[in-house]
Amino acid sequence: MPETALHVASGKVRELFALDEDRLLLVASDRISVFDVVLPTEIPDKGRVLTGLSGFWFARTSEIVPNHLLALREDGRSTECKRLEMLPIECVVRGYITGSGWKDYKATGQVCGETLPPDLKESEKLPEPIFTPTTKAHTGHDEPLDRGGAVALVGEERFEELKKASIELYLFVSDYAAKRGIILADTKLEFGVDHDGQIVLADEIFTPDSSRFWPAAGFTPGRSQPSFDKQYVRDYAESLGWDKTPPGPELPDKVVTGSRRRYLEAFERLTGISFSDYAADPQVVLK
Ligand code: Q0N
Repeated sequence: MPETALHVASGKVRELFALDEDRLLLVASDRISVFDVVLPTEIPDKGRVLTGLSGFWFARTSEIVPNHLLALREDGRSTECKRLEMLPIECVVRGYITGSGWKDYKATGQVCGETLPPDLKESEKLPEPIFTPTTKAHTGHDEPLDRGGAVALVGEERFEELKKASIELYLFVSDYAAKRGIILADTKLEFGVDHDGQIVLADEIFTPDSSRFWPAAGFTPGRSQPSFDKQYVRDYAESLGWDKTPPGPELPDKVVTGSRRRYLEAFERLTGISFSDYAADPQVVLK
């Protein structure tokens, strides 16, 4: 895709190219993965929505922790970033008890070794956000780490630094989102280390692919909550009786349009910027 860049890595829906010794290009595609399977049908503009949202948050959180953003390219889906030495844990913060955290809590009363109050309901708000890091699986699923497991991977000092930064970032973005009628249930962050040994926030941040956003209207603890944007696609895939193994189903136009509309709505509600303004000039999210 970029003119003169070496491909360095591929994720399910994003790719990474080397620009030079110190810089990478992170390119977000319009592919969508559901239940960990990439579908054959794309969601137009999804890559631009996720890139724009990440850029928006990087610009607004750089005083909490430095980040890898150098520039957004004109195409709106490509981020030039600092090349880092990535740390080997995923930094998950949960403000609500849902997903795999809910499963583990129901089974053990704990999540990643953190003991939680008894009798929480599914999707309930936690008394305070918790840091629940996981491994970075190369194949298969990320596994929860307790404090000792995470410390073994990054060291004690680094662990405390990552935990503090992750929770501060979660609190900042969840307050911001709450003012716009959106609950940030949980999020996954990735950090690297720069030449000077400082932690730097990387990857994409606070997007629908890395976070659970719920509309605050209609929030009801005691059941799972509809996610902001992938829900049409998940519901459709399940309604087919698909067994969640590859290949995933093709999506009808109605489902593509519905999903796209929700991605754009998430972008516009969170940023207060119209998506067409972003498409015309991606720099608008950095102001
Ligand atoms: C890096 N990943 C994980 C894209 C996403 N700034 C950086 N410096 C060095 N390495 C990385 C970054 C970033 N961001 C992040 N892998 C390498 C996810 N990738 C997988 C491939 O597609």
